[in-house]
Amino acid sequence: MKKIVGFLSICLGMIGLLGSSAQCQETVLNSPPSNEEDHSSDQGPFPYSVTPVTKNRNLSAAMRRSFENYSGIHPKENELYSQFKYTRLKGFDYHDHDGTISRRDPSKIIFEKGKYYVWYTYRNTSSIPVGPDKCTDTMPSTDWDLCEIWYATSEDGFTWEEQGVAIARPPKPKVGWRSVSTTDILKWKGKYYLYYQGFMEASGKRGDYCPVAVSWSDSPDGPWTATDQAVIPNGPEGSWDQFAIHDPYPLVHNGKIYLYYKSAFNRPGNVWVAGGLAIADDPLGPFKKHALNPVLNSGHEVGLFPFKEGVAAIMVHDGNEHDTINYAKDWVNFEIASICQEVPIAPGSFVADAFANTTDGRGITWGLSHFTNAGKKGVNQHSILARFDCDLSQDVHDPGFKNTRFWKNVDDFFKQGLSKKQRERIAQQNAAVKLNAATH
Ligand code: AAL
Repeated sequence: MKKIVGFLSICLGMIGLLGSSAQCQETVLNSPPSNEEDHSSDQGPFPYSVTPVTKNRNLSAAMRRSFENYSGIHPKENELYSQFKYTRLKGFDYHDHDGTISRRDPSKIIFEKGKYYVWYTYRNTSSIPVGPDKCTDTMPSTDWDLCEIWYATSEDGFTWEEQGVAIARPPKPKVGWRSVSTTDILKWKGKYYLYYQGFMEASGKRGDYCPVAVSWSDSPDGPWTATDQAVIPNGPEGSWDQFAIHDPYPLVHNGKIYLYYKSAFNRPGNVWVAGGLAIADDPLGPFKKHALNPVLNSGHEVGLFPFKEGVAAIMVHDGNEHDTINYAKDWVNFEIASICQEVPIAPGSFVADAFANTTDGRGITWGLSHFTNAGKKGVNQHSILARFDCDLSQDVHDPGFKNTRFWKNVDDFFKQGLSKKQRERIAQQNAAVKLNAATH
């Protein structure tokens, strides 16, 4: 009996394989026919010495993209391509990385009173994250549960002096009583505003549900006055951002506050992240969400910066366009400007002209990001802040950041090997190949 079942499952596997290749075959048949009239011979071969005029030729789709999608036909010429180099920071204690102290999701960096300032999610709990089912009032569900917003200053961006709490968790039932996390900074008409996620339940209970709140101060050192309102409220029932408003990221454009944010919406069997835009004349709102939202189709904690007349976005982790730099001349309609690798997670860049209302954004060369140490089963995790450097700037031309090869330790590749289930599927495929060979 077992043999018959085994034989049948292999045959089913074979049909599956043949089916998928047939589907693949269909896809190929449906692809647009190549130009019947092949004019390439009339225009002579693609030249060895490429000039801007070359793009006027009859080009293949791939070469057309090289001229039209990217600001140079090689990453070395693409101002919005960069590698990222990481440096460990000094000045932050992590209890020997036992998971009880975590720092993550840094804000943009500003330069005030002769030093750099950064704000971030700070967790210091009696235990490591234990998940939404086991969490308590003192045991966090996730790395960003039971958190405060802390800040630090630095003279050089490498050694930091932790200054302590900026935004504490307010008492129930105020916005953020469970956790305040994932903050970003806005300087507007001489005042400072911190936007952050205000959790009123442990993250993970129903999903990562929270609105965005804001506090303001006359000084980057506080004290901060909470407005105790959801300044970027969740969307209406059934809308893409009905549950989560994450990663608030304010910039100034057209004399207004352009606040980009992330939400996660569901498609059968999957959760998608995407980015929205909300615009206001005043830091305390009202913020009007853009009619074209979501305006970003990928990314997780997206880091944005003014660049020339538009805005660039470092697309982190998720979605079809993960690990790219997106660019929108109109600050709304984003295209892919470059394909990068190992982009900084939750990038908080030093964006010197973030609030300058500029039409000639100079770009960025460094910032802070985070790395998460996923412990056993990925739950007992904590995160550390790190510095990244890059050349996404009109004012720096550093070929050292324009290579496309990121060297990793060979073991890093073998460590992320095949799962048990994948090996089983491979064994089935091998059997099906043998069966096919034996019967044809
Ligand atoms: C982060 C951000 C938000 C999420 C969680 C903490 O990277 O996307 O802040 O809620 O993860």
